[in-house]
Amino acid sequence: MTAYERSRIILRFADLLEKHIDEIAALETWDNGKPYEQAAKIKLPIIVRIFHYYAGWADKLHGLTVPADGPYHVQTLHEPIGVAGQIIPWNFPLAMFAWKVGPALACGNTVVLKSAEQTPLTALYAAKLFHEAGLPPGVLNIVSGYGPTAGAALASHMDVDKLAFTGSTDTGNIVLELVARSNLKPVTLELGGKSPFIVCEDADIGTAVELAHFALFFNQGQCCCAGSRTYIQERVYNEFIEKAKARAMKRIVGDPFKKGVEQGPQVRSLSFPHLPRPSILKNISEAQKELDWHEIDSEQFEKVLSYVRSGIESNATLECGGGQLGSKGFFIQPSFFSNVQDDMLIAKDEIFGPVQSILKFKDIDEVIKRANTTRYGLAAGVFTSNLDTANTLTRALKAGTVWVNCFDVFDAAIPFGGYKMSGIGREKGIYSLHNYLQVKAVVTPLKEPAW
Ligand code: TXE
Repeated sequence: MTAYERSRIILRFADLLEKHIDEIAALETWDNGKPYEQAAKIKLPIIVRIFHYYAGWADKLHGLTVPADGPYHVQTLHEPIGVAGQIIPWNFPLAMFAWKVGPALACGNTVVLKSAEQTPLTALYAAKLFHEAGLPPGVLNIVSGYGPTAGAALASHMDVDKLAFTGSTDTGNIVLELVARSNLKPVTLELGGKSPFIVCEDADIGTAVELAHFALFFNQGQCCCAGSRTYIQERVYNEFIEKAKARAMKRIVGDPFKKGVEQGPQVRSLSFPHLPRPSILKNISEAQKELDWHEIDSEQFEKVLSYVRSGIESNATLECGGGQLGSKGFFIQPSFFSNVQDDMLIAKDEIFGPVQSILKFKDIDEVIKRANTTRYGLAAGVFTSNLDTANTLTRALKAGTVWVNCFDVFDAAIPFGGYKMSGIGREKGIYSLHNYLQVKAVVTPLKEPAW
């Protein structure tokens, strides 16, 4: 197929996504528990934009002519790698689908994507829309399956030519080992994080409080780049604690289909049968009755609560929250710890839940050192009104993204990925295209020297 045809199919798919935003957002909420309003109004439009972005790239993937030291005509051909294996997690099911499938198809690859076992629905629905958009059978294949079976098979398959994985750092280690023992396919990994959110004394505290709250609690705290170590400079520490605690206590937790709800349950909710559903969900709700999915949900729920217990045991101050909200479903109270020290588990491990940890610092050199003392390096936030401080911090922090006076700004064109054990390679933007292309150098002799 020509690059132009590929581009048109991806554009048609993006239009279909846009047309079905309501159903897809409902599926995403039903599958994963995220607030419907956030899925429909924030996430889905960004996902549509990602497909527009990569559709635009499909027919602009040029090779180079290369000036070699001899009588040769040298060119590079940018070719698709072949079969791209992709393994995605449950926290942003359709966004992860978009980050991976968009560039892979734009570059002319075929795809076998394994969705997370907790959240299989939107990838299947999106594949159906791709089919409607004219993508030939066999180009995009979705496998709903478990990690150690379906995921591992993909990582170690000799006919899979590239692997893209998003998930935990521990599973990233396993996947890399499987690849090393099979066909050495190129791998990109987007793994966990423990991102510092640094508020200097000269920052606009009101903005910093609101964004620190958003940076941690967004998506039930289940973001790889969550600002989960909130470092506050001494002079503004008390003021920050007071305001940030008040903000956490105001957070609206509940039925994710309800208007105004900011936080749903961890991973997936129990169903909410009293609420109206788009027609597409009716049959699925019936199917759900036959499945026992609650065990999977409780895993993540228990993990978060065990970190809260660990924070209390290590003498951090629990300012609010700390337990289950209500007695039904896996809802967790927005939880907020002050007096957190770097060596506590809650400051070191990825909690992946609504638990904010506040740490105090004195000066910039100290906070740089402490912020970098982690095996992760996915993202960081810097809040200051001083340009020199901002420049010093952005250069010193070992993180794939540094947001200055903002956080979680995602855009199709902005690359995303980690330093250290937060991953290998970058997704989104122009950088993602390199993950899905082979570069072939073609060398032919020239009869007459060109110079
Ligand atoms: O992740 P896994 P889990 C972190 C977060 C969370 C923890 C556990 O801290 O609490 O990981 O979550 C597939 N071979 N993140 O257990 O196992 C699996 O089926 C091949 C951060 O859900 O990494 C799923 O599709 N694949 C992260 C995907 O890997 C395997 C997002 C992710 O699951 C496999 C998710 C195997 N042996 C969790 N085992 C982020 N970066 O945002 C599992 N999988």
